[in-house]
Amino acid sequence: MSASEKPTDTPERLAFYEKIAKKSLKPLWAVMSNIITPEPTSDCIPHLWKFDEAKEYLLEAGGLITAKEAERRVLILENPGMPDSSKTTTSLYAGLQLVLPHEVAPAHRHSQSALRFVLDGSGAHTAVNGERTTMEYGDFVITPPHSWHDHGNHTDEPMIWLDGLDIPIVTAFDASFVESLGEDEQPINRQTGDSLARFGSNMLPVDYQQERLASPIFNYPYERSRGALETMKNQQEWDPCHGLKMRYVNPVDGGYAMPTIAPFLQLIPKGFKTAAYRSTDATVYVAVEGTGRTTIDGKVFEWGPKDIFVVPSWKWVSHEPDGEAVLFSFSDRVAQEKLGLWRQDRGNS
Ligand code: 1HN
Repeated sequence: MSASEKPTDTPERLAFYEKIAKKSLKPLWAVMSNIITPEPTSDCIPHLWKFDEAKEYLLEAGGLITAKEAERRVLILENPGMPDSSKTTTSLYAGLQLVLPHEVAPAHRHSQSALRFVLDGSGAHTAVNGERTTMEYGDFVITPPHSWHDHGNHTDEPMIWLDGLDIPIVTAFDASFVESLGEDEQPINRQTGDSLARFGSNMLPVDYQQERLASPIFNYPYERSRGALETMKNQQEWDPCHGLKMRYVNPVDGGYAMPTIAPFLQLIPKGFKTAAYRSTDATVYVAVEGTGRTTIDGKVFEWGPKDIFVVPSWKWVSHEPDGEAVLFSFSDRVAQEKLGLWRQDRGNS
C-alpha cells in the first residue's frame, strides 16, 4: 500500500468509523490520500476575465450602489472552480474596484494586506497612514496590514483598479480584525510623495529601524518601474521562462514589498515565447501592455491590455505575446518561501 492508496472499506471498518464519529474521532487511513497528495491538487482553475466586459458590469454596479454604502464597490474575480468562496486562487482574493467621480470609499483598517494595480482613469487618490498618493495607470499601491486607508476621486472620470488581498490566508489563520475610523477620510500629515522620496531613492533615513514587514513605500509608480524595464531590455538578457521579470521589493530589507503577497512586473519581448514553467504559487496576472496568449495546463487564453487571468498552483504556463508585452502579477510566493513550501519546475530550461 502506498500513501496515495486508500485501504478498502469493509463492513466492520465502516461500522467502526461510524461508531467513533460520534466521539469526534476519525481514522486517518480512510482520508490520508485526500489530505496529503503526491502533487498539488487544486479546485482553482485557469480563467480569464475580459476587462471591457467587467468594466461594463462595474459601471452598472455604480448605478446601483454608492462607494460609501458598499464601503468598497468591488466585483470579486471569483474563481469558477471555487464558487461561493470569494477566492481567486486558493490563497488569494482579487477584485475590480470602482470609485466614481467625487466619491469616497471611507477610511478603515484590517489585518488583511491589500495591493492595488491601477487600470482605468487617472488622478484619483488613496491615502495610507497619513499620506495621500495619486493613482495613474500601472501604479502599484500597497496597503500594509492594519493601516488606515481610504480612497477618493476628485476627478471627472471613473477610476478602476485591480485589488489583491490575502483574505484566504488570514482566514486560514483565523486572524481577521477590521475597524472603521468613523470618518470618510483620515487626517493627512505627510506630503504626497514623502514615502517614495524617503525610502525609494536608493537611500534610507540614517538610523532607520524597520518597524514592520511591509515596505514603507506605498506607491511604486508605473513610470519608474516601466522605465527600469525599458533600460534593462536593451541588454537582451532574457530568462527562458520569464523574459525579463522583476519583483517589487521592500527597500529596507530587500524582501518582497508585502509580507504575504509577492508582486512582479515582467516584460516579454516581441517574438519571444516563454518556456513551459510551473510553480506552487498560483498567480493572478494582468496584461499591462500588449496583446498575446497564455497557455495554462494546455488551454489557450487570449489577452489584451487590462485583461486578468489566473494560473493555478503547479499548472504549466507559457506566455506568447504578439509584440512586446508587459505583465503585472502577484502570488503567495513570499508566504510559501517563508514557510519553506515554495517550489518551481523550469521544465527543460
Ligand atoms: C478593502 O478594504 C478594499 O480598501 C478592497 O479598497 C477590497 C475586499 C475585502 C475586504 C476589504 C479597499 C476589499 C477590502
